[in-house]
This record gives sequence, structure tokens and C-alpha cells, in this order.
Amino acid sequence: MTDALKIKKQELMRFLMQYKFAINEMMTKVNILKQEFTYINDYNPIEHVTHRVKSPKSILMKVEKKDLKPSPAVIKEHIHDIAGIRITCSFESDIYIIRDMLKQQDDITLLSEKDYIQSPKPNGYRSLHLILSIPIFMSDRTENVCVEVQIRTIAMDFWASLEHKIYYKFNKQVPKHLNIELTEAAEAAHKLDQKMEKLHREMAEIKAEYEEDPLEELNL
Ligand code: 0O2
Repeated sequence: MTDALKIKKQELMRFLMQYKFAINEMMTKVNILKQEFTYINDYNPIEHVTHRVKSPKSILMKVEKKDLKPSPAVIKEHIHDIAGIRITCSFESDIYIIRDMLKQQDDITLLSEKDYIQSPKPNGYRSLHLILSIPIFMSDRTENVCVEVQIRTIAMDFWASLEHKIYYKFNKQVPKHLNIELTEAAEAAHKLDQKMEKLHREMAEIKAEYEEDPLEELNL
């Protein structure tokens, strides 16, 4: 490797490092919220959390697609999903609870929000996407770093994972009949989410009534 290439590689690694640190910061925040919420409310709204830093290859593909100059400053300004966190919740209402808890933190700035739950994509894709900015304190400077947070239910995640696999299996040219079936499957997943949400509400009501007067249940 030539010296010039070595320097480029070092620059790239340092550039990507800030996204890794941003994910670490966000993961700490999400874990604290999860533990404290569970303690107070006696249930855990988060099923699981995954994260990734976009690979240099995917970043460069996006640079090309968006016709950007491949410089760190330009990439940082225009590509906001280099650091990505996916939070999978039990119920649809939990998604907005998590969103609000993140939004209210002093060091988090909400840059944009796309609600594909209220307005699903034509193929049926549902998820809440937030672009957040958080400060990362490095050895010689503070960087505000973007993190894309996708929040969805287990059913939305199940559908999106399979759809993603099918999409790439067919090299992004999915046969029409499969697309129609996938959209129908997204609707089925949505109905399941609605049913689960209803059950969740009913259970909360029963629990609240019982907590008001536990003896009433025993007819004492
Ligand atoms: P990966 O590998 O998940 O990162 P952008 O290109 O990000 O500037 P865009 O396309 O408007 O702008 O972003 P949007 O709509 O917020 O969606 C970006 C991400 O959402 C995707 O990332 C997917 O993770 C997810 N997503 C969006 N639409 C779909 C869909 O129809 N099906 C599935 N399975 N996932 C979807 P990437 O970059 O495509 O890939």
C-alpha cells in the first residue's frame, strides 16, 4: 500500500469511528430507557435492538447514487444513515413512546422524522424513521453525528426482513405477483399489530382496575 493510500485509509477509519461512537452513545441511552421504563411500568417495550455502521462499499454506492463528491465533509452532510439503529418494539404504541423519550433528551436533536406507519410505502413497508444528531466528544474536538433510528414492531420487522431478502434475491426486480402478495402480507402483519394493540390496551385496563381495588376481584 502506498503512503498516500495509507493516509486515505486512516482518514476513512477515523471518519467511520465517530459513527461507531455515536452508536455506542445511542445504545447506552436505549438501554437506560429500556431498564428504567421496565422498572417503572412493569413491562419492557423493547423486544430487541440491532445496529450497524454502513460499510465503506455501501457508503460509496450511495455517494454515486446521489452524485456527491466523495469527501468526508460532503458525505457527513448528505448521508445520514451511516450509523443505524433498529429498535423492535412489542406494540405499535410503544414506538411513539420510545420516539418521545429519545426526542426529549437534551443532547439529542431530531433532524427529521418519516412516519411510514401513518403513511406506509406503496409496497406496505411500515416503520418510524428518525434522523437524530448527537454530540460525540473526541480527544481534540466535539462532533455532532447523525444516527438513523428505525423503530418498528416485531410484525413490521418480520415483514421488512423477508421483503429485503426477496428484493435482493431477485436483484431488485421482484415479479409482479410476488410484489402483490408481499403487499397483502404487509396488510396481514398490520392487522396482527392492531389486534395485539387492542389486547395490550384491554390488559392495561384490567390491570388498572385491579390495582384500584384488588379486593373487589375477591368479592370481599
Ligand atoms: P440498509 O441496508 O437497511 O441501510 P436515503 O436514501 O436514506 O437518503 P430514503 O431512501 O428516502 O433516503 O430513505 P428511507 O425511505 O428513510 O429508507 C431508508 C431505509 O429504510 C432503508 O435503508 C431500509 O433499511 C429501510 N427501508 C425503506 N424502505 C424499505 C422497504 O420498502 N423495504 C424494506 N425492507 N426496507 C425499507 P437502505 O439504505 O435501503 O438499506
